[in-house]
Amino acid sequence: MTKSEELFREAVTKIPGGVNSPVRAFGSVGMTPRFIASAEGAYLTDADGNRYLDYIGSWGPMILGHANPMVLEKVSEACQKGLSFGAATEAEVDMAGLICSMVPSVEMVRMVNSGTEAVMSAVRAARGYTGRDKIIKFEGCYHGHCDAMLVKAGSGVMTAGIPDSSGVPKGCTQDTLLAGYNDISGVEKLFDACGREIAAVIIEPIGANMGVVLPEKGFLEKLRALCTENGTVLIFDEVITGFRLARAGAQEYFGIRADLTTYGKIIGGGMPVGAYGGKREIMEVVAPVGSVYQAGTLSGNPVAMAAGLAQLTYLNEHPEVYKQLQEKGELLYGGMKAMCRELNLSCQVNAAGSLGCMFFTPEAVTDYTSAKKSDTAAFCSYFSHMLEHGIYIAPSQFEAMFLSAAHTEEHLRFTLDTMHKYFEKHC
Ligand code: HOZ
Repeated sequence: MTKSEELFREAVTKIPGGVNSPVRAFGSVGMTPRFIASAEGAYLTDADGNRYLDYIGSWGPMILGHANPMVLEKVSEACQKGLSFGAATEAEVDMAGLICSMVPSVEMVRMVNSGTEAVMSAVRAARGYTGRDKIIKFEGCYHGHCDAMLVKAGSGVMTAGIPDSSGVPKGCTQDTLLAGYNDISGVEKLFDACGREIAAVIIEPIGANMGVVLPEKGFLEKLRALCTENGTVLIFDEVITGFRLARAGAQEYFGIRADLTTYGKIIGGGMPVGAYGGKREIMEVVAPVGSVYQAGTLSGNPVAMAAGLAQLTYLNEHPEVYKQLQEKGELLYGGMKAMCRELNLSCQVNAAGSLGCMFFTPEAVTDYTSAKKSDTAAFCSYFSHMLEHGIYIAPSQFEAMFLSAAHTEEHLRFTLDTMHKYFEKHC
């Protein structure tokens, strides 16, 4: 028995499903999860000493690669000064200033501890600001595990086939209106029916929790226009795209400004951090300035701020990283697309910048319904081949691949070769 198997056997007796977040249980691929002992650069090492080329990057934040020495140094300096104060610090002011300077739509920002918390708080701020209750969310978008968002959600709930989680009282989701991703006429209908009651539209500007699904040309622009016409707050959930797709995230990539933006792990450089920010007049509804309450002892934690500031400062000062990530994405995902054509695979590759994924379906994947048509048994077989050959991709069809500055051309070519060998046998 491997050490990972031993640990998993023990874990399931003490932790639900043996894990602290469902997707990592490897349930949908029918394998034992690898217990990770350490990580460096583009590699993970498991408890048995196996090394994997990692395409998860802690689900996004490791833009500079794992255990980046510059980030580690800032973290250990901060640790020496104390782990948590529950009081204001200079690092929080620096972090707020940096985020506001990098993202033009963010005039004020509040730090929290996770993407879930950021979304929950941004929605509350939007409701407080507009005095309205309803929100629109899109099928297959995942905005964390807060009650109001667990309606046809992506990520783990899509993987587990429980898109509408139990334990959520009906009252918590009665004001959550659903629209199809890329279905602007569906959104128009909702606005026609109750536009003046809609506090916010929340969207992942690139769907990255139902696999990767791109917004069709004009879709985000039309959403922006509908929100402006109706006095509705447009919230971009940039937990995955923020500071990754471009310096100012998807907003820069697509040239659209959100009213509020939510961030997660990326701004903590891997530490548990989230934030929400946007227009000053909206953010000033938040206590202690306004009457929308939101708080947290660990919010703006000094060690987390040190890690986040180190990575974001580097990205801010080295815009070439974004160009390199784009080029690496073109090499890897472009290579995957070429392989699909060459081998005539019934597969789709969706990608933007450093994010991408492969779906096992002959039809274009543009929304939740088409993403669900992917043959998940075929995904499982592909996943296990990749893992056996030392390549660690997300253990679910409905997640993204993440590239980092630590991935080299050699890594990407090895990955393409490994995929090619698999598909030559299986197509
Ligand atoms: N829901 C996360 C991916 N979108 C997975 C979180 C985790 O297992 O760490």
